[in-house]
Amino acid sequence: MPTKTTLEIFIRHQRQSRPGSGDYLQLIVDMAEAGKRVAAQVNQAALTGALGSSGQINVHGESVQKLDEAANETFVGMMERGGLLAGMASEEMENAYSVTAEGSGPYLLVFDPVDGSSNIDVNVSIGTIFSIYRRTEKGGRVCESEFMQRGWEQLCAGYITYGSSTMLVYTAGDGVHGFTLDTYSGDFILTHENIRMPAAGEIYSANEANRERWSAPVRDYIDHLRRGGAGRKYTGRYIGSLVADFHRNLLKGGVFLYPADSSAPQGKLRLLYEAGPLAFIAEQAGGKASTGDERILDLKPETLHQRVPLIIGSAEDVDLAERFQSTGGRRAATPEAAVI
Ligand code: FBP
Repeated sequence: MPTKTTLEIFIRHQRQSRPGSGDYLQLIVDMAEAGKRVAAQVNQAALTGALGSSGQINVHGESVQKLDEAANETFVGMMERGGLLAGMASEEMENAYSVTAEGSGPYLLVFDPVDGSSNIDVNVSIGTIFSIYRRTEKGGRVCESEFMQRGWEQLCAGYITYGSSTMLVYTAGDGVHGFTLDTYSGDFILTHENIRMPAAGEIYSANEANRERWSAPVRDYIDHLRRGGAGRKYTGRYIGSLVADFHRNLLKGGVFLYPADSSAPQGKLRLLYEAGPLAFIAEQAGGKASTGDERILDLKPETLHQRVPLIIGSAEDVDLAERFQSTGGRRAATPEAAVI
């Protein structure tokens, strides 16, 4: 491989090493191109008047930020050109979007155009999360049921972070690789090949303002980590952008939780285009992703915008969280409880 490996070269090698792996890998390159455009929209937002609310309310009852809308339009506009997609589903679109009447390509894209919307106006890292599935129908307009596929049926998944640098991280089922946007050449350059998530971390990420509404097992788990009960002293880090909190824990180890609580019994985050793609990446990097009871990748969505409790990160940290959940709290901390 040349010293500076661009995403295009890396993908070409990946396709050559996996004959017949299908052309869906080209969709990673297409997402990167659209991501470069969105990175510029993010960088320029304060200058172009693209900060703040658009005045619209989305299907989740949330105020749509101007950048949510602009990024959604950019991805839809650029991704439908490649001829590989039959349809798309996005956090910012109530229904599934059919690329053309006859349904051109064999693949489906699901994405969250701007994750971490509450951080857009305050110059804190935000991102885009996406994943690719194969169509389940032979042709014609896509229907919502084609998107109701389990996470382990994803062909590839990735995210783009718009932070101190712009990075693209993806998996196509053989490892997790990270690329940094070289703002001089305009290329995504391989900077993090075969990322492995540390088996256990020293960081937990959760919005502790929700603590009173959490279940006892979740509260006990966080207290256990804080008390050093897991044999390591944990510290809290919470950016409020899932993609940025996940990226830090992917590189440094740790666990992110957005559990169910008394006001959000299904949690806050969306299964199809937030939890699912990151769960595929986490597992490919040696980590885990759970609802607390179930493996995220085994869940079959029932609706496009279904929410799910999420515990994701280093394998040992997620295992421990599941033990607290399955034993109803405190008892999980004791070794004998561990064997349950
Ligand atoms: P969107 O910004 O895409 O709506 O995503 C949800 C999100 O912002 C996550 O990125 C983040 O982890 C979480 O919600 C923050 O929620 P809260 O403000 O309740 O802690």
